[in-house]
Amino acid sequence: GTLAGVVEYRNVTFAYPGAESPVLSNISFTAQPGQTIAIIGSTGSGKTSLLSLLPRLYDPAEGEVLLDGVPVSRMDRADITRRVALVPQRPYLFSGTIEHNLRFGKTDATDQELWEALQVAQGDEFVRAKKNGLGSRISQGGTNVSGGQRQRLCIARALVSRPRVYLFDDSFSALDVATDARLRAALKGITADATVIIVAQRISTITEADQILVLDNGRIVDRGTHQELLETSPTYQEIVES
Ligand code: DUT
Ligand code: MG
Repeated sequence: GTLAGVVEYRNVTFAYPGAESPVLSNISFTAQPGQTIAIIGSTGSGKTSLLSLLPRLYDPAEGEVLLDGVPVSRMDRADITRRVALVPQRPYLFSGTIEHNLRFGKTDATDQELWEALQVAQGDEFVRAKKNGLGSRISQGGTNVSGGQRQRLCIARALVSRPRVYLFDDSFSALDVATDARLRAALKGITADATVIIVAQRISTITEADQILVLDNGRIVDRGTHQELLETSPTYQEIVES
């Protein structure tokens, strides 16, 4: 049968509450299970806003966001959360243990699943090095772990929840190039039949994406593979050269 996790944005226009002008205009794209879709664009171009509409942090003014053909506006929030994992640009940890943080979306995950997720997220070593391992305490907001460690724990948390759709908002740019490459290679296996949407800063993170959407001022100005965009998109060329 068909794998669940088809994401479709259909003519989506969105303005923040109280704002006069939209931050996203007429956004349309489809992401299929097994695919990686990358979103690139300058700061303020609307990448985070675009992702936020799928888990319904906000609802669009016009158009529709669909998950497996059903508008998310008609779905139960819990149902969306079960199927879509968002790793936010500013990853957040809860006060509690590392284990609590990892099990957040899936309380029945086994320890082995937690370690596997940590391994993929390149976070197993630092957790293993802690005296209490998975039982180590995270302070409120996760201030006792580094930014990179926090990011890896949040990636691991998303992996533990085994969603159909992964949204990574700039989740790899704080990692050094080698760790980024290792993480994405490991990620491929675990997300093979899921739908992956990645917001990225670094071109090397997204060269293998099935499709790259180039966002400029809330609009998709170009789309294609890395190679296609190199040949056709001045905006993409600018990003590559910057
Ligand atoms: N914006 C708001 N309210 C918010 C968040 C963002 O008005 O709560 C505005 C700021 C910006 C536009 O929306 O003009 C797009 O912001 P977004 O965060 O989506 O941009 P980005 O592409 O994710 O930028 P960055 O690369 O800095 O993360
Ligand atoms: Mg952003």
